[in-house]
Amino acid sequence: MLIKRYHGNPILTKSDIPYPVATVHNAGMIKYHNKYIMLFRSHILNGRSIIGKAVSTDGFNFKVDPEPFLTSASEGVFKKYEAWGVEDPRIALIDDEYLITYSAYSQYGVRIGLAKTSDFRSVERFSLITQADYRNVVLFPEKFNGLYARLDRPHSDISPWSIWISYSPDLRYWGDSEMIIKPVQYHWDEMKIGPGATPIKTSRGWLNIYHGVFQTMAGSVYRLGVALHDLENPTKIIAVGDKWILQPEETYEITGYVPNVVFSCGTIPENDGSIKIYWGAADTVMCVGTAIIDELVEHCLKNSRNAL
Ligand code: BMA
Repeated sequence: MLIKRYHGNPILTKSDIPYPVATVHNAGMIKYHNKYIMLFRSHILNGRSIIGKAVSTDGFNFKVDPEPFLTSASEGVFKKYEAWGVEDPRIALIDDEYLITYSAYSQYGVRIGLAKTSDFRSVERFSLITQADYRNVVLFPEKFNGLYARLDRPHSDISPWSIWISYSPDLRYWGDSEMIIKPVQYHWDEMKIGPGATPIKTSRGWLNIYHGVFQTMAGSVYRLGVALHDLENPTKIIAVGDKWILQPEETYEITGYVPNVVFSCGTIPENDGSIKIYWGAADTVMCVGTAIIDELVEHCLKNSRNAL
């Protein structure tokens, strides 16, 4: 088994949250001053989402801040486009800045907001970096030829929803977009795919942990897969693992607010070559598992399917 589930899963549930919420899921992760920072999504009791923060010294036991970290903006252009909530944060550290991308929901559709923090206490919104309808924006933690790079997933009526890449000189204006990984018909990711966790640098390429969805008679099943991008040119895909690396199996993954979902927005690579992978289970609770980075890379390379 590639991912070993932590015996204490789920690691965070609504009863750990000091304010009223219905769910705890889809958390972005980063290490900050040797602590594990988790920015997690919660549905509040009107059905819309906010983002909370939890901190841990070991990556398994988290303590939640008394107040939410990011809620819908109360002014400016963000107020208009976040009125229905903020969801699914991802965190990247680039040039000493912690950058948070999140889904901003409103009557105008779903866009991606970019916010910055230097201390995980205060947070400043920077820009809405997509039009409607985009979700799942992850930033590469390094620049390429002076440009920021991101993976994202636009919605389309023509093509199955796929993973795209774009570049920017300043995080505000994005271009050079290309579709780079597409779902495969009658395959576990047939319905749609989307970037998941912030890409992880390995000696053989950038490891991209993404989600893939298959539609069944009983609803959609969300699983996780892996792809490998070229180190210098992440538009170039080296391999896409044909098989998933994680699927809903435990009770907390197959039952809940949305059954049969494992959905990752963040990982923590460790110095010993292992990685902690975090996922929201059934859109209800947060879980963690451990894997060996080299084994995930091998999984991509040994049995790769076409990217497009
Ligand atoms: C996706 C997003 C995720 C969610 C998943 C399963 O479309 O809304 O936030 O985890 O569906 O419900």
